[in-house]
Formats: sequence, C-alpha cells, structure tokens
Amino acid sequence: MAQQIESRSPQDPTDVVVSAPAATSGQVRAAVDRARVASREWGTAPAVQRATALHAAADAVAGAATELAALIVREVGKPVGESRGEVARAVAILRYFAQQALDPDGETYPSADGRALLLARHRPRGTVGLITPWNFPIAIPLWKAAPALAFGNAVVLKPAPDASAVAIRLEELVRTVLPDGVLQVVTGSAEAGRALVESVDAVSFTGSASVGRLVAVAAAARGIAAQCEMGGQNPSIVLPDADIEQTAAIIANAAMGYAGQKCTATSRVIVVGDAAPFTQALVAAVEGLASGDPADEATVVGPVITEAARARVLEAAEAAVGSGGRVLTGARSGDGDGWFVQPTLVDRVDAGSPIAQDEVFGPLCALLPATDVEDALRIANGVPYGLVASVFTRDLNTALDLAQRLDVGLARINAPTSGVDFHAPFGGEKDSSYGPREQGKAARDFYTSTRTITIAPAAS
Ligand code: UN1
Repeated sequence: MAQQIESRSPQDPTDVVVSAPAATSGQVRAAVDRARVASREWGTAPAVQRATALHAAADAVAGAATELAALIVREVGKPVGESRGEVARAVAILRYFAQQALDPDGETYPSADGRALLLARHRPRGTVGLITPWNFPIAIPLWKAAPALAFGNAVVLKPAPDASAVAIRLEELVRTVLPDGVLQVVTGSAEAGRALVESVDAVSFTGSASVGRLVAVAAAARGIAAQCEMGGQNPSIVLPDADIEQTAAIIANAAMGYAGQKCTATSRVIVVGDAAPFTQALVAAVEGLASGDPADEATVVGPVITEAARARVLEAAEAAVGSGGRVLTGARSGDGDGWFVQPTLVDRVDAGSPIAQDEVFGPLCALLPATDVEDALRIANGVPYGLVASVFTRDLNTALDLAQRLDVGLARINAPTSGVDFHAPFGGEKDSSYGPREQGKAARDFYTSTRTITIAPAAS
C-alpha cells in the first residue's frame, strides 16, 4: 500500500485535516515530465498572458481568503489575525509578480564595433521544484511560485506534510486559471523531496539548515541552480537609550508571535548596560500576550506544530536551566489538549550555550547581557546563522554602524526581526541561506538565466 501523509491540527490533534498518499519517486518524476511539457508553451507565451493569469490567480486566492485563513488556522495553528494577514500577503505577492512579468526582460550593451546590437535577455530555467515549510503555508509557496511562473517556468511544489491541505487547496484554486501542468502540487515527505531535486531544472527550498544543505549538495551534483533559505538565531540588541515599553512590546511579539515558529523570530535579546529594567518590561510584555486557541481573534501565541516540537522547546529550556539559566516565565506546557507551550524567557545563559546558538523554533527566547555596543555586536554575530538582527536605539550613528557590521541579510532598526517585505530582497548570511536572494526584484536572478545575443549587420 502506498504510504500516507497525515496532517493534524496542532490545537486538536484528533482532527485529521488531510490524509493523502505520499507521492512516490515515480509520481514525482511524472509530474516533472508533465511540467516540462507545459513549460514550453508557458515560457514562450506573451508576457502579458502570464501577467493576466497571475492576476487571475490573485483573484482566485482573494476570493477564497476567509476559507484559506480558516484552513491555515486549523492546519498549522497560526492565530487567525496572522493567518488573514498571510493570505493578504499571498494575494499581494501574486499581483506584484504579475506586474514584474511585464518589466524589461534584459539589457542592451554597447557592442565592440558600435554597429551590432548586443543584448542580454532573461529566459526561464524550465521546471522549478519548490520545497516549502509548514509555517507560512501559502505565502512561502507563492513567493517562490509567483516569480517562477511570471518569468516563464513551470512549477512542481512539494509542501511540508504538516501543511498539505493548504497546498492542495491552493492548487485547486489556481488550477482553473493556469494552463494545465504549469503548477502542480505533490504531497509527500523526504522521498518526494529527493525525487524532485533529482529531476527538476532548479530548486528553491525553505526549511531546516540540515535538509537545506542536502538539497544544495544534491543540486550541485546535478549542476542545477539551488536557492535554500534555512534557519535563524536572530538577535535583538537593546541599547540603554531605547524606549523600554515600546521595545519590550515589539520584541515580545517578534519572539513569541505564532509561538516563535518563524525563521525570522527573535531568539536572543542582547541588553547593553543595566539589564534589570528592560528584563522586567519584557517579562510583563510576554506575560501579557494572549495565548491559546488560534481561532480566537485575540490570540497571539497558539500551539506549536507537533508534540515533538513541544518536547524540543521544553527540553531546550530545561537544558538552559541545567547549565545555570534562570526561567523568567514559561517553560511549561500550556492548557488544553493541543501542543501548547507557554512563552518562555530565560536569562543568565551563556552566549555559547545551545539555547543561544541553535534554532529551537518555538516560543523560547534567551536574554543575554552585554557590557557595551562592541560586546553586543560580538555576541550577535557569534552564532552560525545570519538571517536578521534588530537594534533598538535613538542613536543614529550607532544604528548606522551596527547595520553595517552585523553579519546578517536583514538589519532592522527599531523594528521587529519578523515580518518581511515581499518587494525587497530576502535572505541571510552564513548558515541561514545559500544561493541568490528571494523576493523583490532579486527573485529574477534565481528563476531565470540570461542569454547574451549579438546581432551584427550582414554584408550588403
Ligand atoms: C516573515 O517573518 O514575515 O520560514 C517571514 C520563515 C521565513 C519567512 C519569514 N522564511 O519563517
């Protein structure tokens, strides 16, 4: 019998949201073959046709916004306000890349003899494989698929098993407005992912650093382009002149919103100088966050995705305590039958300890003291990841200096680490990312290759 994948609601694990057969390698290859056939026409169709189709896809998603938000709440436990925001973001992404399909598709250059026409044109790569995580079940598939499609590629999407239902519904919605085979979803887990990397023309991945590395290596072995967005261990640096209440509120949300399950979540708060007043404000802000049923309008912190994820958060907190850390709040399971865990703050931890180095991917944040700005910078950069960092200060010179010297892809001054702008480049340094940036105008660099064309006059 074919293996099944099953996606359960994290707030009510008895609720099986979808159960579907896991795609075999053969089925994945068949989907890629179909996509390849479809890509020929799609890639050579007038750009305006692709733009129109992507606008129609945006309409289809917008038309189902309420239903999709409810499905996101149910399947991955994202609080309803954030789920609605994610669907709205997905619609905006589709419209943004629909327009980009009509942007200039290359550049001209002066030719050697001054008479010939020398130009470089962007062309699709062919069929792109997308491997996406469960935590942004519609925005991430679309911020990869929309540019891929806009620039003339066909797409085969393999979502994380825990987000299969949202991906299946997305495919149903956009299938009606796109040519056959241009966007296909294959549900499955590692075998399907491997088969995809083994058969597509380029692969874009978001997920853990360990799997991302495997994807990059497998892609390199085949000589195809890869783009991997992996983890983060994101710091927020709080300088003594920062507004304590406002900063505490922003960091509490960035660390604990959606139970910290974002690669952009704040995992370390580095406080320069006397940490006591800020620590007190942060504990109060975290304890003030509404947690519980993600379908409740007020909820900011819902459950974590699985039982194993909850165990990982509790174990990380315990390990921190074992090495001298102090729990300021949380470190316990939450109420209810789902995978709830209380937002957890720990201080007195060593900057080199696992809680301050690894990506736990849950509502867990470490407070670290720093003697001065240089010390804070050293701690902030002293991890294997480099996705995003925040600095809270009114001192423009220090802000500018840190924005230069933080080893990250996104530096944010007086703004949360989480919440990215789809129209600007996104990606990190070190173990956080591999390959070209996603989103904004940068997306084209990955989803296209260029052909340099010389047209010289024939002898008359
Ligand atoms: C956001 O913070 O708005 O998987 C997006 C992730 C990131 C996306 C974060 N790639 O969490």
